[in-house]
Amino acid sequence: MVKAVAVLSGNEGVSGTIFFTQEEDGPTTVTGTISGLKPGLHGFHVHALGDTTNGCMSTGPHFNPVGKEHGAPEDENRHAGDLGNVTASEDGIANVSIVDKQIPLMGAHSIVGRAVVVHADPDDLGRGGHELSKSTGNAGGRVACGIIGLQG
Ligand SMILES: [Cu+2]
Ligand SMILES: [Zn+2]
Repeated sequence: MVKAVAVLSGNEGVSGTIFFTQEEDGPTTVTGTISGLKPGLHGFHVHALGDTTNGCMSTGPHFNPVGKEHGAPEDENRHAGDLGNVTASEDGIANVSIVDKQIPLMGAHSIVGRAVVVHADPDDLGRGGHELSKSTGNAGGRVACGIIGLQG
């Protein structure tokens, strides 16, 4: 089994830890907790770059190794990094539990060394009709992020 972790932080009091595991060629399981969020939906993505030299802004666009449009996790036409939304409860905590086939921890399209980003607003999953829907889901600012690193 391959394991990875991302420790999320931001400058609006949002923080969290996200764990990734993958067996052989199977899907990747994503679990963890994020706190300090506004209640409701927040876009949750893997972005292309593990670069936080300018905070979450320098993590680049959504990880998109095969040149698709932004979409929902269950869509055929989606960025590999499109993990949809996480939902924060009234206490501002979101519990993450995702199983996805497009975010491997090994091989050519590995997400290790890239970044997890949590957004201020809901991801419209490409369906919002906004000029940003097909690129970012119009999910607003980047409130926290963390670099995905291998874990022992
Ligand atoms: Cu994002
Ligand atoms: Zn996307």
